[in-house]
Amino acid sequence: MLCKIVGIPLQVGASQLGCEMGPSAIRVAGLSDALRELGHEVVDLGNIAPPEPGEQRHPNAAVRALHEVSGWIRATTDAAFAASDSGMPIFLGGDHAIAARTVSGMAKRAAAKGRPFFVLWLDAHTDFHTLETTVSGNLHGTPVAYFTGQSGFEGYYPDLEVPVDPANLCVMGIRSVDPAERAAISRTAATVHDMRAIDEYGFVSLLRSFLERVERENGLLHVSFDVDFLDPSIGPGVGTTVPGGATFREAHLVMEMLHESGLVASLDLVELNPFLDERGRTAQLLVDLTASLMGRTVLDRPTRSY
Ligand code: DIR
Ligand code: MN
Ligand code: MN
Ligand code: MN
Repeated sequence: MLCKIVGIPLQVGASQLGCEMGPSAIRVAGLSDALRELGHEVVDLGNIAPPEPGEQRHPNAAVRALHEVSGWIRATTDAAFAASDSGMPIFLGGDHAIAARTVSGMAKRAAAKGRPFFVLWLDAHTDFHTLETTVSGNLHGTPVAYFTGQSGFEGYYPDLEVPVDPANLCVMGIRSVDPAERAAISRTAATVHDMRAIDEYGFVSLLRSFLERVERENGLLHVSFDVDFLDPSIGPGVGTTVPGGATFREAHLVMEMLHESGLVASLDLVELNPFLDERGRTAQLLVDLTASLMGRTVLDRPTRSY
């Protein structure tokens, strides 16, 4: 597989600065070598250039860094669409606002191929705020609402060419949802598995039914991995830790199942904040999890176990 690495060092969508160092830390932790060891070809396309400085206001006074975030989002779409012409793009965040456009760039790619498009969102949060509902004003809380075509982004974020059908969205790992997001996402057909559901049914059965559907419909799957999906004890390098996240073994299992499915077309690794990390251990874990997603196993296994 040809892996294309694209860095998107946006940080002002999060309240804690430092995600701009995320792409560097993941590179330093050895992402390219880990992929090459698995037999993949790797091209590092470098980082997307920052947008022009400027300012834009929103009636919701809480909204922060709107011009800068929307500038990065604009720059990202074309890069995501271009990188996905062949091989598998791996987008290194940057905070999760970048997924507004990695996802919509991939949605555009799926539409160009005439394939249905699916998103697996691995996160402690649903990121389903609009510019009107965000309370913190941190725009990394908005990408899912944007790319599923919720209203309230017009004139601020770029026009959405191909919205993602919320019915094709599966969100896992959830344990922190604001009231407005909860109300809005429950009005959609999105599948949302909070940690209670995962405790009760396990990642395997919940993920399996989603992957079976993607396969049945010959879909293209994008995986968006927020570091805070992980339990803080194994992934401290993120500004929005929430207790009760995926364990080391659960996270690897999810990635291994994704590999075995053969369905993953693109990946975001986002919200890594090296300034908050402990000697690079979260960056290293992201590399190891990506290796699991790309075929690393402890022992040989049959190609399909789900
Ligand atoms: C919270 C936290 N819902 C907010 N969101 C995110 O600030 O809107 N944290 N994405 O990582
Ligand atoms: Mn997120
Ligand atoms: Mn999160
Ligand atoms: Mn976040």
